[in-house]
Amino acid sequence: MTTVQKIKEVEDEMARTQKNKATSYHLGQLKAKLAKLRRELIGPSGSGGGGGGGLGFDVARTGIASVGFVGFPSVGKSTLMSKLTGTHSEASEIDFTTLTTVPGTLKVHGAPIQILDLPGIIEGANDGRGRGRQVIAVARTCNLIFIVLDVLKPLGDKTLIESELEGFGIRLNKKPPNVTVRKKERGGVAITNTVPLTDIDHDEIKAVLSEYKINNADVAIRQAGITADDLVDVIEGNRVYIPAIYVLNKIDAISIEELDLLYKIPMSVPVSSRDWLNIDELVEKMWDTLNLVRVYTKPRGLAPDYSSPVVLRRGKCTIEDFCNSIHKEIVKQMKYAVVWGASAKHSRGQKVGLDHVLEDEDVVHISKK
Ligand SMILES: Nc1nc2c(ncn2[C@@H]2O[C@H](COP(=O)(O)OP(=O)(O)OP(=O)(O)O)[C@@H](O)[C@H]2O)c(=O)[nH]1
Ligand SMILES: [Mg+2]
Repeated sequence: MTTVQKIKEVEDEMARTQKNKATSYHLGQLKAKLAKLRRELIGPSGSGGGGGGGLGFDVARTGIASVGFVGFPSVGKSTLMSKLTGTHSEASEIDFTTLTTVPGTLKVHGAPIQILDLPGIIEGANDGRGRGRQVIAVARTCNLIFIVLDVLKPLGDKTLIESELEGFGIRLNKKPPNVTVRKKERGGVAITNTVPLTDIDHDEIKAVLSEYKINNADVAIRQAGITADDLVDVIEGNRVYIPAIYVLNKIDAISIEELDLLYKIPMSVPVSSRDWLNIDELVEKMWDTLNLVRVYTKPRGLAPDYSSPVVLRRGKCTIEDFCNSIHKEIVKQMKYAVVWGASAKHSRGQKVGLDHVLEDEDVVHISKK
């Protein structure tokens, strides 16, 4: 039996098994089994020849963040990318027009954002069908994914794309589960939870652990609504958590009433790439979701330079990160920094050191020794 067949078999059994107290152990086992089979499929020894599928397919990363376009063929990815960036990427009514990654750059609020147009994927892409695996491998390394959908096609396509990405270890619009599993030498499995367990019970936790041959461990659950799938994600460990925006394209072809319904989909922006409708909202949503930090430099005695911000990623935006992104030597030469803006304690300008964390639109002066 191939891995794909084995996966199908486990999925069928899960579908047949009703969730209740008596079956929770069995279901936990099945979920862990499924995760291990999926790993086999995308791992280096997988039947499709390796999960490092981005090789020869990926492109050099430029700019402060990369946004990858994922969707079925002919939904309008290339049309959108070409117009956004001014880089030509062939578009046509024929499916699979785009055959490799096509990069372009879009400047948003002074920050260069890399846009990656990708080939269309098909259902079963993460099982190694078509070039889907390589496409998803590139998407895995992006800072934001645009899931592009054609509003003229059934919205079930949304679920299909999501499960393709999830099957490859990508978690969309989700934070890593606040769960730790600490293996130990002896003592069995000890479970502590700071919140009530609603979607998983002790039997299920033990079943998942035993499937991974973990017989001694401290499990700490600090978040409500944790499921067996979350626990599997924590144990597998190689999941990536990426924000996604659903781009609902081709709204030029539908009625206002139909458009109203689309607005109910979370994290979505209806647009028309062809007629350039609502693209401003899409770019703003992209900017907000990327959550970048712009910092303006202020030379001594001069006004801040608002024309070209230094753009940093949140979580990596200390004074030290700021200095390093200008020039490696600056940190050594700096005596102190002065900050104005949201991260400063007062409006006169606060004297700070290298570990000070900056906020969007702060102004910084570096004083040298
Ligand atoms: N009506 C309408 N048609 C569009 C829109 N955007 C793109 N199209 C058309 O849809 C077809 C497919 O567009 P592409 O941009 O090539 O689609 P793609 O997603 O890049 O397709 P692949 O590269 O094959 O995956 C073309 O005929 C476009 O002219 C839109 O907003 N409205
Ligand atoms: Mg294309």
